[in-house]
Amino acid sequence: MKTFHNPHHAGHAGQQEMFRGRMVPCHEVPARLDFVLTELQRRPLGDIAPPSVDDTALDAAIARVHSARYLDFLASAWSDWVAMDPANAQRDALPSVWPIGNPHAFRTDVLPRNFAARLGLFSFDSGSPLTAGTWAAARGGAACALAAAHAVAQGERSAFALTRPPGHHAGPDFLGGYCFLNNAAIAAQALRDAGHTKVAVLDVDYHHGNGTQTIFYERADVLTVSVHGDPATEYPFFLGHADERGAGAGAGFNLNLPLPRGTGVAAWRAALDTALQAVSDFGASALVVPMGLDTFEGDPISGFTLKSADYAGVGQALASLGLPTVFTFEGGYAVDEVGTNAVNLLEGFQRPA
Ligand code: Q9C
Ligand code: ZN
Repeated sequence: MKTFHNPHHAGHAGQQEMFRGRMVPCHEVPARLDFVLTELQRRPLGDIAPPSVDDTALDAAIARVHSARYLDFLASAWSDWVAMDPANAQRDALPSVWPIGNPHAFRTDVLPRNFAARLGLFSFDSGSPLTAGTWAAARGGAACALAAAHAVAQGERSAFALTRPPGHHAGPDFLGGYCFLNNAAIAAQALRDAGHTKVAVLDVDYHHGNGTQTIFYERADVLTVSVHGDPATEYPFFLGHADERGAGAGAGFNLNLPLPRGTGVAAWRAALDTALQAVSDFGASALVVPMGLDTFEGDPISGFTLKSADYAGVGQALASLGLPTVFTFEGGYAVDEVGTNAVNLLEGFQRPA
């Protein structure tokens, strides 16, 4: 398995996120990736390299899943933020005002000239700080996803986009859930564009992959499946219910498998089996796995109870599909264990028992 790691990731380093009325230290920290990289060097699964992709090809791949208006916003967000007030150079940008989703309440078609308003227009939470290095880090991550997709399209059995910030909560024109560019969606679309006619995305992060679902919701060529904490009680709250099955041409091509907080490995693995069956029935020729390790029992912001040793079995189960597979690194906030858990899963995939 080839790993493409993002050399720009540490430039994205938020200070604090808003949580229930107060500011708390960010959970999504640079050390997360460093622990995975260190463990991959200790238990090698294949080459580890930064991605080398052409700038123009990268911009085109990103633009396949995100709107031009959103990408323009992101590219100049930091300089616009600092232009509001030079003192902002020392502060993360976080939104504080949003157009709520009633079409007769607020307009989303008129781009505000005020940066704070634009930030709210393109965000769905106040837990995703935008910092000086966010755009370079997110773009570097998209390059990892694209390189991983290309490697798999050219015949590699699997490839790993080891990057942060994560991506699966980012939609066509919004950021949130610590995510800015949807790396899994970029990989899935790149696989489509490389000739795979049916691509499946199987999201195993604790949180529903709302951004990916939204991006492909009306499409029949990309099946999106997500196993996650029930949005009735778990983030992202406003999407991820079982009755969301896709729309238009995409009707029947989205599957959500929400599970209650407290779910352990047996029930989680049963849901994974359902997800695997759906991918198999769909007849995909390539797979993308947004790999969150926040299903771990020690995760500070999540509620499932998988143990480190369980992840090898998860990898083996994913390998049973026999599909060329791209993994993207998503959540997982038990920092000391995230490297072990990630490599357990990837090793289980690569070396089935
Ligand atoms: N302050 C991913 O795992 N915040 N995103 C929860 C904690 C949002 C998680 C409250 C969690 C987002 C990629
Ligand atoms: Zn998550």
